[in-house]
Amino acid sequence: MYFVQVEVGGNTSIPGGPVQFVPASISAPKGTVVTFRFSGVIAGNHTVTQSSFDKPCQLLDGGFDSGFIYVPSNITYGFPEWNLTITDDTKPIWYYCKQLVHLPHCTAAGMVGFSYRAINAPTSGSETFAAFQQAAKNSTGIPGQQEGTLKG
Ligand SMILES: [Cu+2]
Repeated sequence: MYFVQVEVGGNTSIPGGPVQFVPASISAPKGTVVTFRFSGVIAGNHTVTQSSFDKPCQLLDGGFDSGFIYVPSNITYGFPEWNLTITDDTKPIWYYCKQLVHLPHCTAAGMVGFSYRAINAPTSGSETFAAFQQAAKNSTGIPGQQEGTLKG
């Protein structure tokens, strides 16, 4: 069994800033447990929500959704975690954050990520992380959700 950790929410001192998944693309064959650790700028409130390549900022029908996971402003350890076990690795798994406070994380900041079964995620062709993130930023008219507050 493999384990992969993704930090949810970055910070202002790294490329991509405080509203992103780090790393944004992972290799996770079937059986992998992906631990999303909500360790970015606090207070934080993000989600890990499955979408599709074609609609990067919309919940995929029947897709997974962590729901909003709030990170209090006063903690320095014990950050909340949410685990996702990869049960089907035959296609890439695309996901995003549906938070709209204080900016739409998906459309404005491109807070998206994906999981690919191969050791190396594709860096060319049509379905790359870069193409997915650009499609997210190009999305308009997304209903989205808004919950809580977010620093940063
Ligand atoms: Cu977010």
